[in-house]
Amino acid sequence: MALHKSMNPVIAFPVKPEVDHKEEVAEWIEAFNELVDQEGPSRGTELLGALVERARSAGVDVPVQLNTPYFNSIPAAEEVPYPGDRKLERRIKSLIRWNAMAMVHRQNKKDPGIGGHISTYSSLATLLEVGFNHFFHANYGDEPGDLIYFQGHASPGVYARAFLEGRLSEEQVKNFRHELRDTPGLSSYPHPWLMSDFWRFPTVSMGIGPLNAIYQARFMRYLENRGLIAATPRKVWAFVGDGETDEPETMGSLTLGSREKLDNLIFVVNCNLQRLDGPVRGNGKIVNELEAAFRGAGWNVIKVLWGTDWDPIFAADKSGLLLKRIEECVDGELQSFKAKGGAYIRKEFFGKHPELLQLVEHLSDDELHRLTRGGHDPQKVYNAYLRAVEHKGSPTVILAQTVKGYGLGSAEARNATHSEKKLADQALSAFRTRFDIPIPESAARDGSLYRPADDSEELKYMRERRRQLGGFMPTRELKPIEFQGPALEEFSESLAGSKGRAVSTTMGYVSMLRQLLKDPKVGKRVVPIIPDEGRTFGMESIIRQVGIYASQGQLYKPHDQDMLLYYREEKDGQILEEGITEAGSMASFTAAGTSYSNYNVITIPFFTYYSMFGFQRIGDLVWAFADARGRGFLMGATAGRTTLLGEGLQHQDGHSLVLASTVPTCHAYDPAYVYEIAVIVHDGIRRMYELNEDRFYYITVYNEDYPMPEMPKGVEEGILRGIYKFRAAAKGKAAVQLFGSGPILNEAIRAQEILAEKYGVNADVWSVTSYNELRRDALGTERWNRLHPAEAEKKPYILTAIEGAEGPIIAATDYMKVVPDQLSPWLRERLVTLGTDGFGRSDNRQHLRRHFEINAESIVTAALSRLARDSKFDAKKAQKAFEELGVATEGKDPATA
Ligand SMILES: Cc1ncc(C[n+]2csc(CCOP(=O)(O)OP(=O)(O)O)c2C)c(N)n1
Ligand SMILES: [Mg+2]
Repeated sequence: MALHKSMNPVIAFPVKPEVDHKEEVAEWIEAFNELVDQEGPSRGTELLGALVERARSAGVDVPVQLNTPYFNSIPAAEEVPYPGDRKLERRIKSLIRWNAMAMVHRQNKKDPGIGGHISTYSSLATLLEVGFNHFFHANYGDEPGDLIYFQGHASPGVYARAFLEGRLSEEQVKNFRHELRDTPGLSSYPHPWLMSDFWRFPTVSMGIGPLNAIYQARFMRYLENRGLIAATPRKVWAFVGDGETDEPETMGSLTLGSREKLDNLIFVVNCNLQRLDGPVRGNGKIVNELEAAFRGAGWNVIKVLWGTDWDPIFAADKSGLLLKRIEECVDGELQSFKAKGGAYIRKEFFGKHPELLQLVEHLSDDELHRLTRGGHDPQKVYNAYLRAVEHKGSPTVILAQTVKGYGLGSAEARNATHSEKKLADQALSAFRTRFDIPIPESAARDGSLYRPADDSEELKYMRERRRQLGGFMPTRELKPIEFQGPALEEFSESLAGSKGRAVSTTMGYVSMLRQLLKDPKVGKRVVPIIPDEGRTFGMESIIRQVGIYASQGQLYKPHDQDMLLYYREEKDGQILEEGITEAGSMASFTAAGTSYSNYNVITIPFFTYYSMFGFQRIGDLVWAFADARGRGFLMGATAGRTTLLGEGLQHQDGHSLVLASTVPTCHAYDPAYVYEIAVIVHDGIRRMYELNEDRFYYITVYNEDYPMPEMPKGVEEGILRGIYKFRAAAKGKAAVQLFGSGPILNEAIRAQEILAEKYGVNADVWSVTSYNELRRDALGTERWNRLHPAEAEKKPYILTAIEGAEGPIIAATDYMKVVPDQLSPWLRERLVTLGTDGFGRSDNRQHLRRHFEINAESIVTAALSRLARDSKFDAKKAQKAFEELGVATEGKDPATA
């Protein structure tokens, strides 16, 4: 049938036929069948492609079809045979299942409420075991191997395998979730901070694993393209829960994977159709939803839905009725079938049509119930993995249908199964029988662990498989890396000041970064990361200098190519310009900040972003970065609630330093001058990469221009520890101490002048680079004092630093008052804090600082007010000063305005 010219160009599809076209359609299908039978499926694809193209050009609306039938993507006839010893692998898997379950069970019996999960691993076991036995490479020659993100709460299964392998002792396993006992225990979830030679990736906060995995795969390519590591067939595997795909982090960056052609990336979504409370999509089908989303995002999708025992049943169904019946079932029903058993399945599923009942009449109820879902069949899983690792040109997702609580008897596929921690005696016995665990009934009821003899067939097989694949996994081993950072002198330009020129700390930082990128030793290891704010921060020159990483190079001639600072993209470009995604940028920062452990290569990431869109937006990713022992520099630009002018409530950051203080390995600084940044960055590189300290930095940089002084002598220690005297009172001993940070230090200096000139009060000015560091030091010192009452008391650095300085301390900051207030326990009533509590406003700096009461005038009046209360200044004069300096006394508190 030729397409008719007169056909309406936008007819909807499918067209409701006015006349019966059945015969015509049958002819078409017959012709098509003939072609495929004689010339193979690829000819079929070709013909359909040509037809679709022709139809589109004729204006026929061809529906975009993102879903395929609810079958396995790999037809049974195309499968390759399983290469392993199925029987032995099943034995091993059963032992792992047992120990994983027993570990959680016995711990909860002993210590009620200690928690743990048994149903997730039970659904995941085959998916992991096929990987461990046949796919997960620990090394490729000298290069580290595959990187695996495990579903966090499936950790008991991973521990149970390591226990059988002999890597974890029985003592350790018995101390699952007992980390603070005499014998070492196992952490609840994957935490490199807690088990640094075992886990690599913190994944248990849902969504973080998949997001980080995507950027990890991209970073691997970045390192290869930049010649920092050799290219290998290494893969990034991410095991993801189907419920976890509700997290925007899981699905939000899928197109990066296809855009960058990341065929080194494999997602395995464990589609057990359940999350914590109940079904993931009770009224729909999560597999279809994910298939469409991943395919739409350009991924290679492989569905592993049905086990081998379904193959003959599907083959016997000539009418397509079985598929139709499956497709009309929503996930809530699929779950019920597993929960309610064989008789129910026969009646409610197959019983809908007599033809379907016939298909399974040879099976008992029990056999019906046991019909396997794809994710529990090693043959199907193996074939899917094989296709995934061989696939080229895009990432692969495997959608594996499984049963939550598989093998747990009455807990199987129940809504409450996620929270199951213990099994009843009878369920334990049933588990033991089903998986054939050779321990006495009584031991089973206690949930005893079981490990066969070292020379048993099972353990020998396991070890041999891992030996073939390069070693045990997961393992996080650190090889010593030779590294020499730059000397402080190499930062001389930044230390020298701006010679009177008004510049911002952001500009100063950017030129420092430019210098660092030129450094012969560390230059190529620096990884600048920006989420579409390069121009905001004046980083165009860096784009020109080292280029933006673009895996395909620059396929177009940029319109600004004739300009000095054109938009330069290169295959080996150095900058990761992530677009508008702080979460994605943080994931890149994480990949770069842990490259020393994942690739044996040091890279030094500088992630520069709008400080407001950092910790509060992606705080959980920062927490995971710290857990992963990440190292690098977070640069919070356009910092400060009053220094970022005009932008108002949503942009003006007055609290990132508070949030930074919550992360134990984060060292946060609020520098006023460029030389301070240079000292901090220099020392940071030394500590993180030469001394291998697991720490990272958060440094605020601002966009206010003012002259940068040259570094005074002997201030380095003070800068790093958090405080130094910047400018002493011009004449005589100071009666007041003024603390300032960031650009507000300039307000403190102006206040010093007003106090002296107008009110005859002498004040010292201090630059406080880090209240957070001062507090940590003081807390540490105080703890030591508390624990050693018989020894001489030690002094916190803050008290040593200001020794001899008298009078009240007025601390002014562009951040919340709670930042300086961190020192209240040591400065006590001397401390008066001025900060920016409350929502920001759009206005200029002068008005913003007046509104938040942190301008020089507010500092002066705060000092006088306090001196008056201490009877060191006339109270009436102090009151008058407010009026003289234009500081409102009756306005609304900005904290609540
Ligand atoms: C960000 C976050 N929110 C909530 C949780 C608590 N939580 C742990 S497991 C779980 C359900 C997971 O369901 P799914 O992803 O389907 O995994 P399954 O156990 O079914 O394999 C939830 C909500 C979490 N770990 N992280
Ligand atoms: Mg689930």
